[in-house]
Formats: sequence, structure tokens, C-alpha cells
Amino acid sequence: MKADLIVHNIGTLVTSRELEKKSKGDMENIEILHNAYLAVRDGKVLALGEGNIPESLKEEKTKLIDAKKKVVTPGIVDSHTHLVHYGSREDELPLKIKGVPYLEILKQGGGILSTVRKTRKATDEELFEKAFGVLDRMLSFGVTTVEGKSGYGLNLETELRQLETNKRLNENHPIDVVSTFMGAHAVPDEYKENPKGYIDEVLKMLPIVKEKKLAEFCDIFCEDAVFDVEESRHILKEARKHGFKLKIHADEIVSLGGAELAGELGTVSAEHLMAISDQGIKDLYENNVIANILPATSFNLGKDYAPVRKMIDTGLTVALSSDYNPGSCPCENMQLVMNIASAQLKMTPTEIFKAVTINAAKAVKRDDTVGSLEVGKNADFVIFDVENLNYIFYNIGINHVKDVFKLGEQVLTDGEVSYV
Ligand code: IZC
Ligand code: ZN
Repeated sequence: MKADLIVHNIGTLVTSRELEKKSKGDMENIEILHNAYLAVRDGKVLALGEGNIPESLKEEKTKLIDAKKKVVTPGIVDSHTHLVHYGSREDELPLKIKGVPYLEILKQGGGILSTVRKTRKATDEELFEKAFGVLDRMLSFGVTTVEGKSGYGLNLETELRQLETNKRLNENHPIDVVSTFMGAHAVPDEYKENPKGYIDEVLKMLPIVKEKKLAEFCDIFCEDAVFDVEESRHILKEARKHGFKLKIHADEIVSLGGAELAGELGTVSAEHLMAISDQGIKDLYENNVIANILPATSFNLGKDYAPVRKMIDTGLTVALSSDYNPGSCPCENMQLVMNIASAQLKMTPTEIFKAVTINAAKAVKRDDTVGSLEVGKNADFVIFDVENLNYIFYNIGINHVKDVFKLGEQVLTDGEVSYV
């Protein structure tokens, strides 16, 4: 079969295809090729390898792109974001700088609840336009798949509007959007005196969201003074009965036992884990739960980082995501996340690429189609304007992404969005 497109003269091709682990704690077990080519047909990877392009792949109309010895990787998967919402919270910056804790701002009716008020008032068009711009920025940093959560409606109507916006974004933007229902993100003002009443509301939303096919995953903010372990267990078990795959914001700020619950329920992933216990790490490992780490949030809140080296040594599957949201981490930049992972979490470039490609694809259950460049998988890939992987983690704070391809189509050209 002939290729539509061949990228050749690739200095370093990170395919992210998983290789056998050399030890339990090996997270560098992905394939990295040198002097390589990547051939695409009908939006899928047709062939790849080292050396010259095999003549058998070429025909007259095959488009050739010279990668000029640069680095090519799979499209980055941002597997944890709060994509659709309205407004911003820079009015809380002085409080944050003075040291008022994130959960205290929420208790005072700010934080998530401030975004809920703005999101409820926004029109569908406003929600769509704002998130569309965010996706363009994410794309410019090399992201081709994004998970997005609801959780700023906290009532049926606006939760559905957020999820419908996810669907519309998925249909209209080149980035794939994986939708997560997070009605249990906070207790809304109107249920302040009756939080159990809000849990009943969430339970009623579950079958409606599922019936409308608006979300694949259900997530919950299991946190001190938000939803406790028992409430989280109840909601997640009900969600599972309705066919949702599960995620949990666990041990982000306080070590509540969220990771242990993730292990008990066998959720797909557990998110944050900055305050995880040793038992929590063990439980995630034994139950195959992906540790989804969001270091830009630690950075932005001035909090401890998750104990990632310990997790990797234990054998956990670690993913890295942005946590893009209007409060704890208003950041669309996955390269910043990767730079923090290098400097602060002491992850190697190879581990970091594994965490943002194939492991992140597993965290959104898309590893059958994205997250690695393998024959038959989607031709979602990025050309970084650097000569080796280390350079991305050495020259920090700038965007090294030059070109992005989604299903074989060029959607970012020389740093500018270029899809039609
Ligand atoms: O809007 O603050 N942590 N949820 C849990 C968030 C951060 C989002 C927000
Ligand atoms: Zn989150």
C-alpha cells in the first residue's frame, strides 16, 4: 500500500510503543527510533522505521515532509482538564498570595462556586467559544486529545450544557474531547444546609447523562469538606452501575484515603495524589489504577508535589496532565507541565513522554487508537523544533512545538493553527 504522507529525516522518533520492562520500576520502556521515517495513509500510521524511506511506500502523489533531523512524538494526551466553564478568578489572586488556602476560599463561597455562578449565567455560545480558544492554545503546545469534565453547573441543566459543549467541541475542533461527568465537584450554594440532598441530585443526574451518551467517565472531588470517602464510594458505585468508567480526585490537599478508595473500586485512574499515603500507593499498584499526576497545580498552589519517584519505583503507571481549570491551575501549556515534571518530580525525558502519551491515553481508555505511533493507530503526531529530547527539558518556558498533525492532516504549521 502507498502512503499519502511520509515524514522523513526524523532525528528522533518517539513512537511510545511499549517495550518489555527491564525492572518493575522501569518507566522508560518505550520505543525511540533514530534517523527515522513515518508513513501515513487515510489518517492512520501505515509504516515507520529507521533509515531511508522504503521505495514501496512511495508513489507520485505521496507528500514528503523533511523533518530536518528534529524530534517527532505522538500527539500529547491531556487526560485531566476542567475544559468547559465561564469566567476567570484572578480576583482571588491577592488572597492566594496572602496564603489563604484553596479550600478556605471555596468555604467562603468563592473558588469553584464562583465559577459555577458565571457558568450558569453563560450562554451555550459563550461556553463553546471560550473552550474552543482554549483548545487552540492546547493544540499549539502539541496536544491532540483532551479529557474535559463538567462540574460547574451543579444542577442538571448546566451540567448537561457543559457536557453538550464537550460534544460540540469534539465534533468541531480537531482535538478529540473525551467527556467526563463531574456533578460531584462541590456542593452548590442552594444545598449548603442540606449537602445530602445534593448527593441525591447527582444520583438522579447519572442515568440522564448516560442515556444522552454525554459522558464516558464519572469523576468526583473526594476532599476534606467537599465529598468524603463514604460519599465518594456511594456516588462512584452508582455511576459504575449506570455504565460510567471511574476517576477520582484523590488526596489532592488532605490525605483522606481517596487513593485507597480508588484501589478498592478499581477506578481507571486516581488524580492528583499530592498527599497520598504509602498504603494508597500500594493499593493503586495492586489494583492497576493509573496515577494521574498534575504538577502544574502543585506549582501554582505552592504545594508539595506527588511522590512520583516512589510511585514509579513501586511499579505504578504514571500519567501527567495539565489540570487546566479556572482556579488551581489556569494553564493550557503541557510543555510547562513536562518541564515541572523534569525539574521537580525528577522524571527523565523518556518517562515524561511515556506519561503524556501512551499512559495518558490509557487514563482516558483511548490507547487502542492514540498515545503511540504504531501501524494502524491514528496518525496524530507533533514535530518539535529541537534536535534531541533533552533540549525540551533544558530550554524551559518556551514552546518548542512547530507542527502538529491530526489524523494525518496538518493542523498546526510553524506554530500557527492551520486547520480548515
Ligand atoms: O475550579 O478550582 N481542584 N477542582 C478540584 C478544581 C481544582 C477546579 C477549580
Ligand atoms: Zn481536577
